[in-house]
Amino acid sequence: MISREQLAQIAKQAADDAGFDLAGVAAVREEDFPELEAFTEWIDAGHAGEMKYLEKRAENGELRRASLRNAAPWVKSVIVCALNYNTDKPYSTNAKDRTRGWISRYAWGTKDYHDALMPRLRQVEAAIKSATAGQGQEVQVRSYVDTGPVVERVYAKYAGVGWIGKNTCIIHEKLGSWFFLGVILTSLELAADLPAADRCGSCTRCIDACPTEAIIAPGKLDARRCIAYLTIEKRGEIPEDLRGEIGQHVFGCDICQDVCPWNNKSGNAPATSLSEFQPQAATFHPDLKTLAQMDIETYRKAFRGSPVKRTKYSGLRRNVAIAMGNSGNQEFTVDLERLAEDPDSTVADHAQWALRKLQSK
Ligand code: B12
Ligand code: SF4
Ligand code: SF4
Repeated sequence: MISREQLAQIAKQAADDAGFDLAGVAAVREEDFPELEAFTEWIDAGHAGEMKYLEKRAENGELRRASLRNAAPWVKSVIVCALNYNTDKPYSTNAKDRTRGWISRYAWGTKDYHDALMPRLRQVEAAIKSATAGQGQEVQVRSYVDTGPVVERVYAKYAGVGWIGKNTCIIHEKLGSWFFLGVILTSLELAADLPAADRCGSCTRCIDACPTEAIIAPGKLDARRCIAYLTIEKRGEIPEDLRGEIGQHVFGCDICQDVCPWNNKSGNAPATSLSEFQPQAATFHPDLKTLAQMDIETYRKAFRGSPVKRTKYSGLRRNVAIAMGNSGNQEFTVDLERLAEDPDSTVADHAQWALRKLQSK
């Protein structure tokens, strides 16, 4: 019979072979991790905004994500894997060209991160299955990238992958926070790692730098104020009082990670050599005029396979209109006048707001 320690070793070796930068194991205990209680409070406070999928309930009335006992009671261990997506390009906090917008670092590559991580997780799954084959045990294994009923960062903490920073991101002392997480839920018991120690200390740079004051307390983010939520997840109208603070962001936001010392100290936040995460002309600090003038076919081609498609053609042009309004650059007037006549009323309304903003300068 294979031991818990051997199984953990096999899983971690397989994660390494599959190209993951970090991997660890969290045990699923009788009593849930205290951070999961905070998840229920977060939902009850309305911080999830319109992300209704986070609010799904189990038959017992509790939130599915609040406990694996609700969502997948057979799970004994969670293997958490991390894949670095950082490249050596500058941070948004150093990007000063007002004719350009900002797309979040995680979305620069040619491949959606779900597609980049899932085949690698399958490789780890296969290694676990082959190691336990023929032992008369029925083994259940299920992998997720984002899409499962799991609060991934909580398991990442307890798997020792990194601590949960005040900006809510998982941070590793050598890798920083520019990585994706993938989780493998299994019915097997693997030897668990120790949780990562919190190294934020007295620092508050992320909280101070957030333009919309979305980090309402250390480790607590009101998604309704977060630029990543507003520009990616929110459909339709963006609240007027937040538009000015969105600045040049047209998809996602990196500020609370750009300012984090763990992503800046020399030697930290190394760049990946993976081709799928290398920046593309359409995604790295893109030209706002080019984005504003894209017809639907050009948009589809430019962002094929990219996470940017999540905001849809309408959302991207809405965001571009806001960024143009915030730029103070009168050269955008002609493009905005055209967008203000757009048949898509969301795009038209935001372009009208942007024109008023430019005129008031
Ligand atoms: C919904 C979601 C979002 C929402 C909400 C984010 C949020 N902070 O909650 C929005 C759209 C805003 C978002 C933004 C981003 N996201 Co997102 N997102 C998710 C998703 C799908 C669910 C997260 C969730 O359940 N949030 C609810 C809150 C309550 O959970 P949480 O932040 O994980 O917080 C818990 C801990 O912080 C804990 N906690 C820890 N310490 C403390 C201390 C105190 C005092 C308290 C009260 C609580 C607390 O309590 C919380 C509740 O349990 C996950 C994937 C997943 N299935 O988990 C990806 C995920 C978290 N996102 C990810 C990424 C990359 C991003 C962005 C960087 C993308 C971008 N650049 O635009 C930003 C980062 C913004 C930020 N500062 O978080 C990665 C994070 C990787 C990492 N290194 O941490 C994930 C894991 C996706 C993945 N598989 O890689 N995201
Ligand atoms: S991603 Fe941007 S808006 Fe969201 S919490 Fe971080 S700094 Fe604030
Ligand atoms: S900026 Fe400072 S407080 Fe925020 S996550 Fe990084 S180390 Fe923690």
